[in-house]
Amino acid sequence: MIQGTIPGNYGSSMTMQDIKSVFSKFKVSGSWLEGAPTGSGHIHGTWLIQTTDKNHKGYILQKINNKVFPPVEEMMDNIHLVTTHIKEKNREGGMQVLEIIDTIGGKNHLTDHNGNYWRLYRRIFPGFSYDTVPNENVACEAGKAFGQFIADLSDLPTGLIFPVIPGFHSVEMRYENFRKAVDSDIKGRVQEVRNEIDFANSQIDNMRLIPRMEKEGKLPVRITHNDTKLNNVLFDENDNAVCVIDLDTVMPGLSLYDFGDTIRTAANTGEEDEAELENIQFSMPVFKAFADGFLERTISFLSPVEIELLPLASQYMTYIMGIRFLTDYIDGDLYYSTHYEKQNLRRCRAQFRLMECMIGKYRESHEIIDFLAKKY
Ligand code: ADP
Ligand code: GN1
Ligand code: MG
Repeated sequence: MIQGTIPGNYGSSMTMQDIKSVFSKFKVSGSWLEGAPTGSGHIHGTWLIQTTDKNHKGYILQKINNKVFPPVEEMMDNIHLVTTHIKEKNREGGMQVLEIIDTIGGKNHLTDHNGNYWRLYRRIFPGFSYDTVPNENVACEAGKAFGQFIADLSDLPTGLIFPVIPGFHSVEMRYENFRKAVDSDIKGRVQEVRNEIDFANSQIDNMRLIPRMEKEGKLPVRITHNDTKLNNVLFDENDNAVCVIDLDTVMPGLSLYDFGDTIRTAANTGEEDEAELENIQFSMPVFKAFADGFLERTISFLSPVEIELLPLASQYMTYIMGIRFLTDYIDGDLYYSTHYEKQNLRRCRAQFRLMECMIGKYRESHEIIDFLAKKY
C-alpha cells in the first residue's frame, strides 16, 4: 500500500475512482494497481500511482490548478521545451529531468469532460523531498541543482518561453494586490493583522531596489525556475540532488529570484508556517552551503551586480511570500491550499520573522558571498 497525504485543496473533491478513470487516458506501462495523494505542494492536486508493471517506478498524476495557471497549453509547452532542452544536454550523465507522459491521443495534458486539466509525469524514484533542511550537504546540493538549472537554460532564448504568470515576482504588483486586499477587507480580518501590515509597509521601499536595477537594465533577464523552494528538488537516499521538479513557473526572470526563494525555505530553521516564532532563525551555515553550490554552477556567467545583490534577494523573496500569504489571509484563503484555520497568517508571520533575522545578519551574509565569490 502507498501511504497517502492530503491531495491539497485543489484535488480534495476527487475520488480514487475519478483518478483511476483519468489515469486510464494516458500512455502508461502496465495497468492501474493503486494510487494515493502525495507531496506537500500548495497549488495542484497530486497523486502517486503504481501500476502492475513491477519494473516501473510509478507515475505522478496532477490535477492542474488552472485558476493559478490559466494558460495551461502554453505552460505545458514551456515544460516540454525546457525538459527536452535539458535532457539533450544531459546525454552524458547529470541529473534526471522531469518527463511528461503523453495521453493516448498524443497530447502533453488531458482536458476531461468537466473541463479539468490533468498531466502525468514519470515518478522520480528515489525522490525524497525536504520541507526543511536536514543537513548542510542537502543545502549545497540544492544550490548546485538550481544553479545548474539556470546554467542549462542559459542558451535558450528567453523569447521562446511564454510568461505564464506575468509579474509573478514583481514586488510592485504584489504590494498593490496587498493594498487592495487591505482596502477591501472583505472578511473583516484587517484589524487582526495590523502589525503585519505595518511591517509590510515599513519594508517596501528597501525592496524596490531590485526591480529598479532591473528596469535600468543592470540585471540580466534569464530563464529561471521561479519556484525554487527546497521541496522542489528531489534527493536520493544519499542526499544527492537527483531532479528539479515543479516547472510550471519557468519563465523569464532574475537569477536573484531563484537564489532568494531557496534561501527563504532552506535557511529558515523553522517550518514555513512555524507557530513558535522563536524556532525561526536565519541559518548562516545553510546560507553559506547553498550559496556555495549555487555559485559553483553559476559564477562563470553571473554579473558582479547579480552577485552583489544575492543577500538582498533572500529578503526580497521572503518579503514577497510574506505579503502574498498575508494578502491571501485577508482575502479569505482563496489561493494557497490550507490545512487548518489561519495557516496563511502563520505562514506570513513566519516569513516576516525570518526577514527580521535576515536583516540582522545582512552584513554577515555579504561577507559570505564575498568569500565564496573569491573562491570560484
Ligand atoms: P505543487 O505546485 O502543488 O507544489 P509539485 O509539482 O511540486 O506541485 O508536486 C507536489 C509534490 O509531489 C512534490 O513536492 C513531490 O513530493 C511530488 N512530486 C511531484 N512530481 C514528482 C515526480 N516526477 N516524481 C516524484 N515525486 C514528485
Ligand atoms: C507555491 O507550488 P508550490 O507549493 O511549490 C507558489 C510559490 C510560493 C510557494 C510558497 C504558482 O509553490 O510561488 O513560493 O507556494 N506557487 C505558485 O510555499 O504560486
Ligand atoms: Mg511544489
